[in-house]
Amino acid sequence: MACKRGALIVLEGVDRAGKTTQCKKLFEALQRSGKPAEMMRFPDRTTTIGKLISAYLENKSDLEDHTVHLLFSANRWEMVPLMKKKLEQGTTLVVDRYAFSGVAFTSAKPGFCLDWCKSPDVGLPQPDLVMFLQLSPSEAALRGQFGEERYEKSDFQRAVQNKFQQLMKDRSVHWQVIDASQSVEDVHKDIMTHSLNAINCAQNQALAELWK
Ligand code: Z5A
Repeated sequence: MACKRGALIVLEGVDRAGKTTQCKKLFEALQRSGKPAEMMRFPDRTTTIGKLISAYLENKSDLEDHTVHLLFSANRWEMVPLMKKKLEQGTTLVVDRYAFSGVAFTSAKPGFCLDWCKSPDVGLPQPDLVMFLQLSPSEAALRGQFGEERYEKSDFQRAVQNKFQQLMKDRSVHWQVIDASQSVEDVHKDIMTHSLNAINCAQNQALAELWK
């Protein structure tokens, strides 16, 4: 019998919502429970494209807005063969940000519409579950100040949050909103429950294509 595929699980959310903390906890918990899992994050700053993106985010270089949007998308596409291979081998992928961040961040800039922003990512592996870690700006502020990177400004983050709300209306994507203001352990419990369901469902379903 062919091996059952792994699930593609994505965590999204605004700055300091706890995505990285929760990706690590989910990955470790899945491993402990004997479920093959790996963590990925976007942007993946280790590749040649990722290094261009990283310099842009760190304000060490400037890139035209359409150009950097396409680079973020290319940074996902370059990982697709590896992602498909892992999923087919039965490994669940826990992914810190994905195409939804790509669309939310660029469409929050003046002159960009949601449809144009989505188009380069159409056909990426469709996540089995996208958990949006919901946190208000005032609660995020309690977790420390913004860092030094390009997008870490409160007005822009509010615009990004609105774009995420628009994206979450799309029923072709399996969204789950998580209350990220809870303790780290309580957020983890919610995430674990939804992830185990998604892993069970994904086993018997073919991998679909995003926004197609
Ligand atoms: N971007 C884009 O424009 N286009 C794209 O296509 C993609 C991304 C994929 C990448 O940032 C930037 O690129 C990002 C979007 C843009 N720009 N912004 N903003 P990144 O991925 O390198 O870093 P980040 O995603 O911005 O990290 P983050 O949002 O700042 O953090 P987080 O991962 O959500 O949170 P965390 O690091 O797990 O936790 C933050 C702090 O809160 C930390 O001190 C924790 O200990 C604390 N924490 C976490 N959970 C809790 C709870 N439950 N209670 C209390 N404290 C907590």
